Amino acid sequence: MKFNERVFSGMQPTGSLHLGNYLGAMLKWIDLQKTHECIYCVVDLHAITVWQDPEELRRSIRQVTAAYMAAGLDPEKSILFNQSQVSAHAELAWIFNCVARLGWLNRMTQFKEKAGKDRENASVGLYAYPNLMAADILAYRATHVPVGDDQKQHLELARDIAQKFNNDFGDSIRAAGYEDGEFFPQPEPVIVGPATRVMSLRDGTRKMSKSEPSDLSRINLTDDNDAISKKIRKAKTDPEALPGETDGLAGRPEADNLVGIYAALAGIAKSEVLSEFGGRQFSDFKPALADLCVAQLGPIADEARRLMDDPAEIDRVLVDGADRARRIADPILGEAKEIIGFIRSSS
Ligand code: AQP
Repeated sequence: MKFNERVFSGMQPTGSLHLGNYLGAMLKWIDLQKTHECIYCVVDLHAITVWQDPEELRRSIRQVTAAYMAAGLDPEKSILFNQSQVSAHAELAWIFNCVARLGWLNRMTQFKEKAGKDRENASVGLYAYPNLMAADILAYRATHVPVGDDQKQHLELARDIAQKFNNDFGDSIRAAGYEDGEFFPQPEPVIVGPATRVMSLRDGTRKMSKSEPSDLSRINLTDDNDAISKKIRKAKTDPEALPGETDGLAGRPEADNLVGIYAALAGIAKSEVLSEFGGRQFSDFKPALADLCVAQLGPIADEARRLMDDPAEIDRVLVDGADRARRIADPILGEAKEIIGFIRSSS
């Protein structure tokens, strides 16, 4: 089957979004709205793979939606919704739990990182997380998935699941009228953008993350100007001056990260940043980086705060988005069920 190009991606409401989410994924999402049909989800089912306080979760779902819109996602143009409102995600995920192999999931590095040493105590949901992610994408037969570098392995798994489903049910798929036996597409990861892996401000070897306990490790899209400036001032660095060439950033993860953030926000190459700041100390560079962050993120934070003053309007956007999402996903899920051999209800 020739699949129409369609974009799907999501973020977890596990706290407020940060600069890594913004530079690694969201800028590309905004860009793709100009050329593609886009579906952007707040993946609340993924969020509960680790404990979430119910009131905090509700707030985070609205906050992430507000950040989506404040950053430039247009709910008229794209479909914006929260995952739990569209039951096709969970239903298809169960089917994929039965398609994916244990050996595949055992190789997922994110599970190993997140479960840590207390693996026996991790939720089953955290382990099966990549199957739900495959369902998120394939419920819409999405062909393009803009994500940060850390999601590459999960995307490969989604491709394996699509292929195995197509192989396992090939006869049934052909009988349903898909002559080439392709019911699900092979979704393409779109890992491009100014900074596909933004690192923690406290440790240049770890990725910037919502779940990192220290708030100083990340710049949140909700931070005010003072908080942004303070976090950059306190960002870990080494004692050397900035190098004049990008080669000089090797073995200096914190310096590399800050230069990368500057380059991404300014829309220039790291080499251009170094031709301006090479030979200068971090005490010179950090205020310039803080000014740039404040100029770019300040208006997003202000707009997100304004949107959060009207939670009913945010909920309305999510309900409307979920209706539109269901209209795409439900028929695809229905066909998948028939292909598997389930008897469908007539409604
Ligand atoms: N540090 C990062 N650099 C570049 N891209 C990043 N992304 C996340 N962190 C970085 C990208 O943002 C999108 C949404 O991520 P997510 O919220 O679904 O979950 P995550 O990848 O696990 O992000 P976090 O911040 O680390 O959340 P927690 O701590 O809750 O797990 C994805 O496209 C991701 O690649």
